[in-house]
Amino acid sequence: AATAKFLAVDLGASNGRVLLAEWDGRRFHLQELHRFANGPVQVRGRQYWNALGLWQEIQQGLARYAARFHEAPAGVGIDTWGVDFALLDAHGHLLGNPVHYRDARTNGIPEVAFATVPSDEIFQQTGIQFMQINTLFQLFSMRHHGDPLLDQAETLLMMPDLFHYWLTGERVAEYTIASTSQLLHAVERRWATGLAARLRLPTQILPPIVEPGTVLGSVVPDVLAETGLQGPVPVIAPGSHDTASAVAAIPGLDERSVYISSGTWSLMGVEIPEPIITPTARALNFTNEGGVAGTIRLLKNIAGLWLLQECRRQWQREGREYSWEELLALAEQAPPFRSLVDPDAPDFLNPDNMVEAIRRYCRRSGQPVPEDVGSVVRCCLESLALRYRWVLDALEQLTGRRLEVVRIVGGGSQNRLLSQFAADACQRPVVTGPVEATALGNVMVQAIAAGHLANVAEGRSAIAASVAQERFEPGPVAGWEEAFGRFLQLAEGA
Ligand code: LFR
Repeated sequence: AATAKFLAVDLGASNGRVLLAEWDGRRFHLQELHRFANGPVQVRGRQYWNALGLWQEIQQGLARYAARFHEAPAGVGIDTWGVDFALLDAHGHLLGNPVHYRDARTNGIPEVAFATVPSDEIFQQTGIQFMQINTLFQLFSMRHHGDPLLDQAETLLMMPDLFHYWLTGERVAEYTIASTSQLLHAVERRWATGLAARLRLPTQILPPIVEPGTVLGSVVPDVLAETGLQGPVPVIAPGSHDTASAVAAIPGLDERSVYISSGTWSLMGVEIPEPIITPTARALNFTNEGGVAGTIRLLKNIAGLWLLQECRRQWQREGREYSWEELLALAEQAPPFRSLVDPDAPDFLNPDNMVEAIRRYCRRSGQPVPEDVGSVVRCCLESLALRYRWVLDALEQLTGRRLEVVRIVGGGSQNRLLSQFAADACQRPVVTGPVEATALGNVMVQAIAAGHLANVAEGRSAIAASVAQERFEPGPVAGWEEAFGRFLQLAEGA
């Protein structure tokens, strides 16, 4: 069988990587070529992404490939987190710096937007859950605050589209990432221009939509020269929303499975053929994001390991460094089910001090206040597992399916304590892995486009053959049931 080398650029909210996947005709062999930190940069009260820094790191990763292999890769594809975007002028130059979705500019904005277009109508068209971070609300906040860039912009590019543009010179919107904007018509799969116009958002800035697996072009000469890559290098759009790539890569994902793509966020849901846009889906605030190969990702955003990442950062600031292993060991020693939080409460979207935000929440809801590190970590993990249980119940209600197994992928699937908690809280077996689901899904779609694999089903089997997975059986439910009762009351009272 033919062999091929694909490059995946995977940018997450807390780090980015350039990975090489070697396809040997049966399996993918993945190796990390370059890893770098990502995160917000705060300037005068606004939080941005360091777009140019990320671009440098992407080129650095490509240069590492070029230094080791003297042949052109069969494809390069980029995936990133959702909802964020860049605006370009008529010459294709960057207008301003992309703003981070956790920036406060969208505080209170959804309510203002709903006064113009009722939320039910927005959901009816887009099928997307309401989160203030969505592109729709970011753009509306620019309108609301009179940001001049909005009317100067010629083109809007979502983050992966921006980097694909810098690689190729082509300005398009890949379908899966476009769906995260809440400006895409879920059923017709085109921009919801009528909706945008009613919100006084420019519609001519929305570029043509392309499917995952589209060959966008090839790496431009400047970038070949800068990185030392031998051309021609095809740039192939993967499912360029990281979660779309992650879901594409889950072995054994069937009608009985629920997935959790676990990273900064936990994206928990099922794969379905058509969007579910019903009053119940609206009431439970579920989203219908675009997946690869015409699928829909019915899921919910859960504020996943973000809470712990931020606690860890807070302790670091206070001069206390903990590895993840240390944090989990401390949590294991802490007493169970003392204090619980709703991880999705607005308190935790972007507090200055996450540890204090958690304590404040516990105090306010009349629970013991977690003081030591282990108690705080245990509170986060148990609460997350209980939130998983809540979302599982809701998914069964929405789909009318019995969901028998929870499949956890992504960096967070290495958190064995959380995987066991998830099995216990959900009373379902949990299967973890691949850790690198996003990168594998990215290269798998490229490999399909390049003719090495027939379809996603074949790709998932190849991925199953390429990685190790682990299984966690549910333990005794007793303490979890009682805790779930308390969790439900909290989430309601929030
Ligand atoms: C995960 C993710 C989620 C999206 C969130 C914010 O990395 O892409 O799917 O809702 O980041 O963009």
